[in-house]
Amino acid sequence: MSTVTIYGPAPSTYVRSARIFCEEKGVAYDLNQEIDREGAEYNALHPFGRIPAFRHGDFTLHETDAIGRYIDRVFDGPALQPSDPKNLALMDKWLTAITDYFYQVAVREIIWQRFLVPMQGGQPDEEMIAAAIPKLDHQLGVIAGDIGDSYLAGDAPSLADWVLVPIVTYLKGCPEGEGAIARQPAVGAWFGKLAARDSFAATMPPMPKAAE
Ligand SMILES: N[C@@H](CCC(=O)N[C@@H](CS)C(=O)NCC(=O)O)C(=O)O
Repeated sequence: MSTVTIYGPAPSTYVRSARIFCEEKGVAYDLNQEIDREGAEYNALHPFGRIPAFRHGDFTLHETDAIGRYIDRVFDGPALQPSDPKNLALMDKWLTAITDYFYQVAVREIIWQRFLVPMQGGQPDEEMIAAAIPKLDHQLGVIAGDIGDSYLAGDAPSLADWVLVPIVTYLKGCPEGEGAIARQPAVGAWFGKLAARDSFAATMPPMPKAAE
């Protein structure tokens, strides 16, 4: 048994990001998917009931970017954060912007509608999806501008890229997301480079089929 455990189901984008942090850093970890988000045991790890939660020995933590920074500081291995202050600030900016703006549009308004709602027997809200597409186009355009021909925060992948990649994986699996990414070649090229890394394959969840 490893001293590091990540709690949460593998399909979750944030759980996947936490796993990628470990894979990229070379940290062995267990993935515990058997959690009851409303139970007392999980509540002790994550009082807000979200996923993922994290344990290292007797130290526990929640919030994906805090988990990433902790892993980067505590373990030997390749840096997950830039050393240059401006690039570090760009990484911080994107960690916040992805969670506050991009997740809302890409995950809640498109990915959940195309993947999760049908899995639960419902009908995707087509109006919500249609209204989300121009917002997604705008956000991916801003992201493409910062990526250029490298990464979100400098010339190496950082925590911000690893929080974005799992979301883009799902976007590529539904027609609206695939179309929006095709309109931003810099995002497609960035994704191709990250998807070629071992950490991507090692954490790839089973992809549900998108409903149309
Ligand atoms: N700020 C949290 C966000 C975690 C989060 O929202 N995770 C999603 C899964 S990807 C979740 O728990 N969703 C369940 C819900 O919204 O009730 C973090 O960075 O870890």
